[in-house]
Amino acid sequence: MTKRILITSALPYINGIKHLGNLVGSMLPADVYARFERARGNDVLYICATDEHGTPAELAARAAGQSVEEYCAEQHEIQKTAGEAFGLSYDHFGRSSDPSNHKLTQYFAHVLEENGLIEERADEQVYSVTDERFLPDRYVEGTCPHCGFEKARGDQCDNCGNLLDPVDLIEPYSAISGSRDIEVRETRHLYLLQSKLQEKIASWVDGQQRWPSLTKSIAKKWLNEGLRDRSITRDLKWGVPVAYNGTPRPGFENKVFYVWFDAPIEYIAATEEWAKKSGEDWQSWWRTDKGADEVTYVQFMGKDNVAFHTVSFPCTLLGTEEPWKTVDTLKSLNWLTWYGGKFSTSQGRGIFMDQALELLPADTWRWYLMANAPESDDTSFTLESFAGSVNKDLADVLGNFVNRITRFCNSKFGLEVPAGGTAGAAEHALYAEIDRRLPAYTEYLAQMEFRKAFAELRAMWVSGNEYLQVAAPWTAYKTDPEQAAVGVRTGLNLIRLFGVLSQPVIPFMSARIMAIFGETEPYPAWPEGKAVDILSTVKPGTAFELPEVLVTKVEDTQIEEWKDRFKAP
Ligand code: B3M
Ligand code: ZN
Repeated sequence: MTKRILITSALPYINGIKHLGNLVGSMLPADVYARFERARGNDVLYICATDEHGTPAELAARAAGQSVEEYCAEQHEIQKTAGEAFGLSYDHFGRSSDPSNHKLTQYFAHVLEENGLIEERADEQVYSVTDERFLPDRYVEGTCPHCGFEKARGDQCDNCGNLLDPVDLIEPYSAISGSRDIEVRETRHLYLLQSKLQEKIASWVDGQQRWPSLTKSIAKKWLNEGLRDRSITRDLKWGVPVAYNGTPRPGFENKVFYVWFDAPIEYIAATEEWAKKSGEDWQSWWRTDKGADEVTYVQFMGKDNVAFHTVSFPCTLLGTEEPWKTVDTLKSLNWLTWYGGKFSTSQGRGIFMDQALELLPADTWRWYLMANAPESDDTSFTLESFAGSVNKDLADVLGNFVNRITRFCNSKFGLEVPAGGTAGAAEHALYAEIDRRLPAYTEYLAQMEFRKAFAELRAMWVSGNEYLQVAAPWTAYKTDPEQAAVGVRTGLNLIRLFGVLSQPVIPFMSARIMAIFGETEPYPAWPEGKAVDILSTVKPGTAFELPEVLVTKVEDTQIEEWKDRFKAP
């Protein structure tokens, strides 16, 4: 039966193009999973967007010398283009600054308030006399009270990772003017009374059957500490105005909702945008009274975002008492490190999506990142291991296999799948191997265990090469051309099978493999059944084309150049 699967990946901040760590932390695994479920014939909706509000957007725009509107519009296009170049198959890539998100965010706040879950409170905030404004979150910097780092930001210390409140900073100064003429002043904010939702969220978390243990333990940790009321507004201009039905809330004319309040709501608002564009019904994905009870909702994100998705956003949804769809499975990833250190957007450390594609095609990165996904632990990215994986897995194992068999066939039998002969011991050993590995591969993908999945895929590529060693059609051809024909035919069938199976992770190469047999999207269904049948799909007499070389090997000199360019340690 066709399943309906809603997929979202954490929304990338607008403040600059994302690095490979961001990519593998949410968008890429979500894309691989979306492609896999589509290939299995399921009805998939994959939604993402740029996260455009908050201090990071304002500060980045200021640094770029642009208005924040201009900056966000430009950066959105840049991220969209980079995503497409990487093959990210979003059904919609929205913007959290879109009118639909403004409207929906205001709606949620309104309903939560009607339910007695929002309260206006007086708050102490850092105020810059020189800049004549409050300095929320990253607008203030100073010395970290935990580790003494002198450039800690108001919301977090980049050195020790502790979350901070701007008023905690020692010797604070304005990130705008550098002024130390700073005082603590009173301002009013809206608080979401999460403490009142403790029981509700706790029992909802307990009821989750499909969450991985990492996810559940993060949620439990927050619940055990007791949910704290959370301020959901900020003294900023850029963001969703604190208003309802066009009427600003008195006293809140110069305030907006906090970026972490509106950002997850954009998952829903972006679905609305998608529905407008495609003439579909967004409610059937998000309202359980409108069909979303049949939807499986899967979220992808880095581990630092888990609490927001297992506690904060559910508070927003469940607090309404309305039938909103909540997450069923949440895949969280650890960090990809840059040679053991941090990738950093603010310091430009590491490789960014646009730069990566200047070096090698998207699939090489996709393969390396997913085959080494930071799942159970952080994973260190190095250019040496990246090059090694491209050369070994993609060039020597997969590329070479495709090349060898198509070229040999052409030289002896022409550009047509040869007839004759019957399967013998070598083929039956291969069938047994595929019958073992293919279901394992499928199951690991379904479970989103990507490293294990791609170890299986690679093992199937290897078994193709091993089969060729044993079947050795080039030797057989001299004495028994029919026997050689079996080897070549099986080899060509393996190529096509690899094309279908590799599509979720290396879609561009997969398309080139399928083109050998003149097949274009939509590709044949995900293979099920026995290898003996799967590997007889391409019939004798089928014409095929000689492919170009699939992957070029990385030279040592290139690795050295790249290490220089990206200041690899
Ligand atoms: N933009 C944080 C991040 O990229 C944030 C995610 C929002 S998901 C609703 O890590
Ligand atoms: Zn610190």
